[in-house]
Amino acid sequence: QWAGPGTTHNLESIVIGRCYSYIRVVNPSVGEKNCLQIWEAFQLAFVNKDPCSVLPSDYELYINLTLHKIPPNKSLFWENNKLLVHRYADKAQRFVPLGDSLMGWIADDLDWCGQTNYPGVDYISCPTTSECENNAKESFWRIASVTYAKISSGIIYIMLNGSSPGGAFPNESFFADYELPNFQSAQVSRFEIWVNDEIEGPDLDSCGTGSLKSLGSLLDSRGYTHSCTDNYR
Ligand code: NMN
Repeated sequence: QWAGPGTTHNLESIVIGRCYSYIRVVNPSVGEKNCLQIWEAFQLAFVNKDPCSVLPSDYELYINLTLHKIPPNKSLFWENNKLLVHRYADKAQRFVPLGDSLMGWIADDLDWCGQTNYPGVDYISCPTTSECENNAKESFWRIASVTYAKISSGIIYIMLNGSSPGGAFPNESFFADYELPNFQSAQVSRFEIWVNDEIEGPDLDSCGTGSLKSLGSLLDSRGYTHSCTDNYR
């Protein structure tokens, strides 16, 4: 029915297992969390519901239960280079991008959506954002991105892709729409932007030109100090 992939099988086991794995093995510094309650809060947002009627606020309890501090200078934002960012971040050891925080770790690369008929979850297909904006996944990543930006402090790192055909800083993106407007200026010291081209890829965008110029002006207009490095090693 829908264009997107259906709910990942064994979703409940994956969510609960990832939660325990995170708090016990990957990053015990976040302290004790109730993983069963976290699953309950997650499913509460979308199970047995119309797949196009899930709002970011439906995940508020989930966000509150998974929340932990992101150490200053450890936040890493990105666009179009997920693999590189997460390899570099090294499971929260070097940096803590959203996908390496508990709220993002649990849901990363999963698909999920509800339906009003039995069994309350659609394993066949899920709506994409072009089909309906208020879908379970989109709303989840919106509130997760907003929250992550709000709790980030110190030097904020942004890793962008200089080989991206749409520009390193696409103007419609999770970063531009949900993260950039939500930084708390009182707790942010400055921005450090890295523009990395793909290995053997084209150099389409770089510091100070094209879309990076727009990002610079946006940060200026909000009174932030920023620096940019091309192909930082
Ligand atoms: O998925 P895109 O639009 O490239 O978004 C990346 C940005 O938005 C990152 O700065 C990240 O903090 C956030 N985000 C992360 C995930 C994820 O880790 N799976 C998903 C959606 C948004």
